[in-house]
Formats: sequence, C-alpha cells, structure tokens
Amino acid sequence: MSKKVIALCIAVVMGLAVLAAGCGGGDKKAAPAAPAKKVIKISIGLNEQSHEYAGLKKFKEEVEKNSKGRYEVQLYANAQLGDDVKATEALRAGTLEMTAPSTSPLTGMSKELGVFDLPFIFPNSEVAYKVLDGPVGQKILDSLQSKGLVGLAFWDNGFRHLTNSVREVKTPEDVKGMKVRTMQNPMHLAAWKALGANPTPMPFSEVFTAMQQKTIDGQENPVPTIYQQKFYEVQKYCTLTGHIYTPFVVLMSKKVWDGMSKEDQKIFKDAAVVARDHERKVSADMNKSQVEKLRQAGMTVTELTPAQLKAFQDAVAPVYGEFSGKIGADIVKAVQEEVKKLTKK
Ligand code: TK8
Repeated sequence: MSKKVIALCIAVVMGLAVLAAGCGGGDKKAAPAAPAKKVIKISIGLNEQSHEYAGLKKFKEEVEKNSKGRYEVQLYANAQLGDDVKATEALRAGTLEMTAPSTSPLTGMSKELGVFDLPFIFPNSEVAYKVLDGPVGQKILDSLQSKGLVGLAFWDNGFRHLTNSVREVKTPEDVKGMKVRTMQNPMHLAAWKALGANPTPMPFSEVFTAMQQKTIDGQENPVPTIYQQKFYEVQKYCTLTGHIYTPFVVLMSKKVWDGMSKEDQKIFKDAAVVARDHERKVSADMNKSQVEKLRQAGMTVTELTPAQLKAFQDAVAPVYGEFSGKIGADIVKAVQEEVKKLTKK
C-alpha cells in the first residue's frame, strides 16, 4: 500500500471516530434519561369537594413547581388508601408517604394531640390558628417525630356541630339516648356520655352508610363536611354547637423525610404552610356560605342562644378533670394560657 492510501485510511478511521463521539457514543449508549420523578402519595378521608382537598391541590402545585418537577404529588380522596388511623399507621410503616388526618383519632399514638379534643378549648378560629402556628403547636408537631411521623403543619378541619335524624336539639336533654357517631377518641366519647347520648366510635368512611341505614342517629362535623359530603341527604337537623375544634395535621412518614435532602424537606414544609393558608381561607368561605345552603337543602339549622350554649358547656366540663392529666397537665396549661393571652387583646 502506498503511503497516500495508508494516510487516507487513517484519516477515514479518525473521521469515523470523531463522528461517533459527536453522536454521543453511537446508538449503543442512549442519551441519559431524565431522572425518574419521585412520587409522593397523599391520602385523606374527605372527598374531592372538601376544603381539605382544596389544600391538597395547592400543596401539590407548590411542591411540583418548587422542586422543578422532580416530585410528583398524587392525591387520594375518600379514604382510598385507608381511614385516618390506617393511613397514619402506613406512614409509620413507610408504605405510604403522606396523609392529613384529623388529630382526634391519633391520640392513642400521641397523647399531646388530645389537648385539642377538650371541649370548647378554643373560642374562635383566629385564636386556634395562632396557637396551632405558634410555639405550642410546634412543640406538639415535634412530639410526633418519636412516633415515626413528621408533622408539617396544622390545617383547618373546624368547629364541630351536631347533626341528627331524630329531633331538633336545643338542650342537652334533647340529646339523651341519641346514637351519635364520634371519632375514635376517648374525650369525644366522654363528652357525649356526659350529655346523656349513646356515642359510638367509627371511622369516617363508614358514617354516611351508618346514617342512611339508621344504625346511628347522628354525627358531628364542621359545616363544610356536612355540606360537601351531602350529610343533609340523611340528616334532618343540625345544631351549631361548635363543641370541639379539630385540626388536620399534615403528616409525612419519617422514613421518607429522613431520605430527603435538607432542601427538599424545606420545599415540603413551605408548601404545607402556603397550602395551609389557602385551605383555611377555603374553609372559612365554606363555613360562611354553607349554613344557608344546608337550610336550602332542607335541614333545620339551629343556632343556640348563649344560655343554651352554656348548658352544653357546663355538661361537658368534667371532661377537663378526667383527661388533663392524661394529655399532660403542662401542655393543657400552655394552650389555655395562650388562649387567655390572645383573647384579652
Ligand atoms: C376524614 C376525617 C373527618 C373527621 C371525622 O378522614 O372523622 O369525622 O372530622 O374529617 O378526619
């Protein structure tokens, strides 16, 4: 072979090599795929029309935007992945990433949460929000870490009101013997027993059917739930008792949390707070507009006079003595002192 031919051959081979390199190594090595999105599933018990679901949609939007699409947040309503207790247990086991249950059914797991179940502990939502978002609320969220749960924020479930299918309720006497579904919480049971009712604890997803089949006479929940879950279809009477304030607590599995970078943890925490403000606003709007809607749907909605309300407050007052020690006298006192400070202003 002449030198010229050899030189040409070398040039051709080199040219091919350059071409191959230019193509990113040929077709054997595919271009690097975008990293898989991390999926975070969140399960709640209420439906897609609820104030809580409005909060979840905002939360999803925030996380996906601020993580630049590295996370995908999937929302599950109607207790599809389990009611409050089951979903929370799944978080502890690490088989579900997130849930946002009412605090009340979790007091068996974390006694501090029980402070919110003391009847009439908060005079109004504004005070409740300040306590929940302040140092006392943070202390309660921190106490969940030892249970394998990370509490990101408290959202609004709301002040609970009694509904039933038997009679209009104006006095504790009217409640006597009534079969009232409660959350799985000893203080709620004690309060309804003190009023002379016959309380039955039950997970939320069973409540509608139980009312329909009349295995229970009544239940208690905030106005947005009574309206959005269409409880008016199976309950004739609603009394605005406002007897207990229930927060939702936005929870992440500690196992999942511990596997995240500090930056990602912050994205989730911040999103829970932004979504909290949105969810509370949606809830406030629903509380304002839906009392009338319940009436339009055929319910008799009863507002209590201050004297009538006091009769309920007096009847359930013994719950404090019975449970303060079990919750932790210091935490009860801390909340009560905060409330006192905030109501003076
Ligand atoms: C939804 C429940 C519900 C609560 C109840 O999962 O059980 O009555 O008020 O909102 O958390």
